[in-house]
Amino acid sequence: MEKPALEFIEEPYSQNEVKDMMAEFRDKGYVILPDVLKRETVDPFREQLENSLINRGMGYTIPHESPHYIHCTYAPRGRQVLPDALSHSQAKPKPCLHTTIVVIQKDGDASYIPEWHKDREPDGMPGNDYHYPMDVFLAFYFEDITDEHGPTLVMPGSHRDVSMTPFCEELPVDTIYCRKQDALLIDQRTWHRGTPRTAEGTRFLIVYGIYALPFYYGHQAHMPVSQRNAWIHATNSNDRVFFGGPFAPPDRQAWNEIGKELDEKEKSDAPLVTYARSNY
Ligand SMILES: O=C(O)CCC(=O)C(=O)O
Ligand SMILES: [Fe+2]
Repeated sequence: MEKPALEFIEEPYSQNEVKDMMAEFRDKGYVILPDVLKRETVDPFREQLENSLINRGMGYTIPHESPHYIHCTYAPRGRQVLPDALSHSQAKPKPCLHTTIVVIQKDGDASYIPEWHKDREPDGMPGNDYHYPMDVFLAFYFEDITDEHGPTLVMPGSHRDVSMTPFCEELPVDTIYCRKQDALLIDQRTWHRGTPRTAEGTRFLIVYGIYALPFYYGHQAHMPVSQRNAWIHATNSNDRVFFGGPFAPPDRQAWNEIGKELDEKEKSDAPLVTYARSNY
């Protein structure tokens, strides 16, 4: 499979930049992260996306087995801000990708562009106090967005005030003008919508849902062998999730790949990324 052409800005944001961006994020329910991608590599990547478009009968997407599908999640600046966006705690959570949404408008067909919605309900917020989101969306557009490119619209502040809705016409609405190298970080409790693209060409939006895996004062999550067995032998999906987390357990292809990786790394002494099992 073709290697993704997209490259990232490696230099982290300064502490002050992160502080300011997070203050804006908490205040408005979204923030634009500038210069996450190397601008000159975005067009070639976009062309790769264009060439990999498929329609499985439910609108266009790109194949989920393609590395392009999750490539942007490797961008260091995107990763850098996530722990602060998800938690005030000194013991920062580990961000964990739980969903990917590919929104595509091709050939002028805007039927998949969402109307006003919240992706999450208020998550235990009785008033307009600030509560950290249980997950956030990190989104990429791969173009300089103008009014003709189908910008996302956001109602700032609506993530912490349930009385704010897009049906109150006097309330402010922000238009998200990301540049092609930027990313949008949005609190999913914020009201937002897509708009149809009127310019020629395809509207791409790839959105990553990321939640906070809490950091319980240990450097790893422990799965003793008894828990592993409970996970493997679970007879219902509640137990599968309880013992093993939210994802489907590895399928046969994954076992084969992991087996191959273990064999090769044992031979070559390469670092093996795995979790130790608890001994206590
Ligand atoms: O199309 C957009 O601009 C927004 C997409 C969105 O909100 C979603 O996929 O949940
Ligand atoms: Fe959404």
